Amino acid sequence: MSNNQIPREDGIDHTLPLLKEGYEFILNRKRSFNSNIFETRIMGKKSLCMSGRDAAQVFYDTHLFHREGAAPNRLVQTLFGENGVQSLDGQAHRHRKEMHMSIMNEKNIKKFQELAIQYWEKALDHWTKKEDIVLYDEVKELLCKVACTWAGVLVEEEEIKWLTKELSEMFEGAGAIGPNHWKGRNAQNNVEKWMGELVGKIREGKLIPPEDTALYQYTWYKDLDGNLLDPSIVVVELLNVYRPMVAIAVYINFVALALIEHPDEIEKLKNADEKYTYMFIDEVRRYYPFFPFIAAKVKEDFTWRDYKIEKGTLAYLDIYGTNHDENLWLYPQEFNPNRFADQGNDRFSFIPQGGGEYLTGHRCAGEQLTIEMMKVSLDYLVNHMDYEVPEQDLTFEMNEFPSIPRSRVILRNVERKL
Ligand code: HEM
Ligand code: MYR
Repeated sequence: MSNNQIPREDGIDHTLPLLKEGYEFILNRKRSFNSNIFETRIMGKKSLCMSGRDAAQVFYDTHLFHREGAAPNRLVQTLFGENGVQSLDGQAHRHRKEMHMSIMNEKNIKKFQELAIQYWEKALDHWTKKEDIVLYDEVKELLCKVACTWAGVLVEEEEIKWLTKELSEMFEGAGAIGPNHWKGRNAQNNVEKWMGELVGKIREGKLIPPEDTALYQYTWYKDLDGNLLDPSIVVVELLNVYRPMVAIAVYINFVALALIEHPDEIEKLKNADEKYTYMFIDEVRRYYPFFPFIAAKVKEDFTWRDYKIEKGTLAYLDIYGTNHDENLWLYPQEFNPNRFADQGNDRFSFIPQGGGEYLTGHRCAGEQLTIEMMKVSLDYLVNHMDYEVPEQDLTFEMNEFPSIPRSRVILRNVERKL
């Protein structure tokens, strides 16, 4: 029998402090309670907040936690969509995740890298003709083009601008309050309709995308009973590929910011081997805030560290705080790629895109693509272009989900390096 009381924050609701403290909400309480687990109330619900390596390991134990009904509705309505892979458990999850992972093979990742290079080249030609560029906006459009070509859809130039805007509003609105949040919900409806028409045309045989694309594979994927997926599910899962691809722009903005904040890194990267390049990218993913926390529900009563954890409790795993945990990282608030030289990236302590396993767990299906896109972008920023960084507001807020540098990183007089 265990009778330890989980540290509990007094008060009716702590959503306001969450909105104020943002990414540091769980971290701050973890410090004051001196505990990797505590209870609070968020959005009117009793919420268990968990942080750190061991907590992440438990959180990803599928016997103890499940995802059904866990995600806040605001995320379902903007980011995830209804009945997507994020909300599935057990066999159903495994089967759907296999669909996502099946397109993340070596050949497709190589094709993705080649497309990334091709579109960076085109963009660079365009940027050299302009005085200033807003990197975030430019890169979102570049990524949308990569996503469309990679996924097998031919989209007109004008449509790309529309699609970039809609997909961006989805992830930019997920954690926003007020009008930006509603833009996100609206965008989800618009893009689902657009994608639905595309899937319809494929099913009717009016459009035949190449076989190794997400568009082809997902449209013709069969569920565990051998039936084609409902078109609404195909749409949700295709958007789970298109939308986050555009969201990689947030990380690329942070890559650029890291180079601006740490100019000595530029020289190191110019002469670096591949290992250091990946260390730098991992440090960007660890250091800067992006996905704040993930939700799950307790599947059955269990005891952890002498605490009784009750079935049905809503739990949040702290992504930002685990990546900044003093027990796991030396001087976590310092940007230092070298920390990855001797620290392997353990699958539960380094969790910018979730932890655990890809197939049996919910770890991000696009992690490798994200890293490869960041690598191509870093190579361009360091080795293929010269630019000035005019006076601008590069600060980013710890209470905006996702957080993006205020100026979106303006570059001036971009030129090709000779
Ligand atoms: C899941 C972050 C890019 C596809 C996740 C999760 C996080 C995450 C935190 C949840 C992990 C969990 O629930 O345990 C990110 C970040 C990205 C990114 C920060 C940077 C832009 C991508 C890309 C793709 C992608 C490029 C696809 C091409 C997915 C899918 C899932 C997922 C399908 C659901 C996995 C599941 O529930 O089993 N991502 N992701 N993500 N991500 Fe990403
Ligand atoms: C994706 O599009 O799936 C990948 C990146 C999206 C990041 C969006 C982060 C916002 C999360 C907001 C959580 C707010 C909870 C109240």
